[in-house]
Amino acid sequence: MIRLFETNKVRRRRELDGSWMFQVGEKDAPESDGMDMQVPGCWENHPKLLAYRGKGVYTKRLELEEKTNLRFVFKGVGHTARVWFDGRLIAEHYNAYTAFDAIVKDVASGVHELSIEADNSFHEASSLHIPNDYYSYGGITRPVVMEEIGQIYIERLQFTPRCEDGRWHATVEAIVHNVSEAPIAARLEGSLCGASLRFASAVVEPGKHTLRAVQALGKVQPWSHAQPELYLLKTALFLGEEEEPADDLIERVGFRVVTTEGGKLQVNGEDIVLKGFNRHEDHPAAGSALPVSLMAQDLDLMADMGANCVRTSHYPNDERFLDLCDERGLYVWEENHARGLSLQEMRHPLFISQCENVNREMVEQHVNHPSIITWGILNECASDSEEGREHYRRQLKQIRELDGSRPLTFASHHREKELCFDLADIVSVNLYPGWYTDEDPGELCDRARAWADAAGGAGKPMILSEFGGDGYYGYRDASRVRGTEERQADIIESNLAAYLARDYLSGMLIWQFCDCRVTEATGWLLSRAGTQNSKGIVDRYRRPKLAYDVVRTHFTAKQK
Ligand code: ADA
Repeated sequence: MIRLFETNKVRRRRELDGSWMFQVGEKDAPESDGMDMQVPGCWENHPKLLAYRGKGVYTKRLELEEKTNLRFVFKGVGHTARVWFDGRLIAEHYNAYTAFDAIVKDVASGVHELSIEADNSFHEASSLHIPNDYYSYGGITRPVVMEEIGQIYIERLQFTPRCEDGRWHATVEAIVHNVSEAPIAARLEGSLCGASLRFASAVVEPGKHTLRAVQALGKVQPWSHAQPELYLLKTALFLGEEEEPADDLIERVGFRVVTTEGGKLQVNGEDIVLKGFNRHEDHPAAGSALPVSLMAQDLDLMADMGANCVRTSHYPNDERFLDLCDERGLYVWEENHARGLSLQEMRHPLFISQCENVNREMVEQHVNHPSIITWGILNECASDSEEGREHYRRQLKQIRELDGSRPLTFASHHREKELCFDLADIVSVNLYPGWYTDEDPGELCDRARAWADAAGGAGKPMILSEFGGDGYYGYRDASRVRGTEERQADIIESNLAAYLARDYLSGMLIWQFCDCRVTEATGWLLSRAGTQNSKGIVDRYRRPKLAYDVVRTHFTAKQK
């Protein structure tokens, strides 16, 4: 299942979940016998590959009944992928956290072979997947789909809602792809909330083209945290004057606008305060490839604690998780992929292009989720230098051009040395009072607001984007020393009490929801006992620590 609703009724598609043949090593140079590997999944869940870092090849036989054009969609391969169809290279992609596709034309009926080489080594051409405070899992970690397409198909839809004098309008852009070598006369029809969408008929030249419809709508129930109303946006593509559609695409959307006025964050004009968690996609039973049932369990636990927001630290998430957030009215801060890169690391020759790709893919692939209320970039990178600032400026500009409907942010730990707050719409700070420092959380927060005001952030909403402390599950001790569950609960208590009392804050996101596996390495990563980051409010198996009830008490308390 790639989404939580049906995306096509016309286009024929087959999800390639299940058993694939897997071999350690490179394509054509296997280093192991064939073994059965489940897709989607991480190879770290296989008993022979628990800590394997390197290459592995997945192979599947596919049988086709008739000649067709095929489109394969790979929702996520960790983290460098090469794909072959009948021995011919058809796609290459870098980054585990965004999808990519490949088209093979005129495929004859009969049996064919699809091979995917995944590589999770920290190789030279990888600027974003590096040893870090989370784990870069290996394998086909998100679903794969095979679609049968004709000469032209609808590649994606981009929906933007707008409210004027209480009346909702929709702008829908449909990106259609003519894979043939000749122009094709086509017409696109669409519907949303009972209204027809009028796209102009077009002669579509070979390649990708955008068709646009702007429509005022009748009665629409807006999407909100309390009432997360969703609507299906249906489109169908017709060839010439034909009456039966040749292709279709269905998206699911919600009506809401996000604004930042008067130093606060608003959804549909109402001030909101984000209360929630940073979360890594990580589980001992599944690695980063959580099945929907475990994603839903995470969201159940967050709701139980009274949270209304999750930050997808530090990369774009599985789209089914975003679908669940849409359905449950959870606000999402979705983030591009980067954590704690120094200026030296940002000078990697591929850093700019790899960030540009992940930004474009993140926005194009996830733009229709009403739950995403802000895009974030470059967590704790070198935004304290002029050279680093240029990267922040360029990336924020790129994202604004792709989607001008959401405010943008980044999480900074540079305190008074931050140089980029003027570039973002929301000021976000990572501070760890009570853990990395012994400062008072309330006083530190006030100082952070003053630093932000002095550094170009005046008048912008502010979010405490990370705070917390380690608590080793089961380590309870009356001394309440650092690392005990008691001490973690104390830290969370004093932080939440301070932040909830500060009206100028538009959000607070605990680091972190669950403990997560981290890269095994020397240096600072040795401070991660058990090779995990233990600041979770629940452990890796989702067992609550003492801080769980503290969070619930604060997040569910009535706001004054
Ligand atoms: C940083 C970082 C997180 C995590 C955290 C910690 O703020 O953004 O990814 O590493 O610190 O636990 O120290």
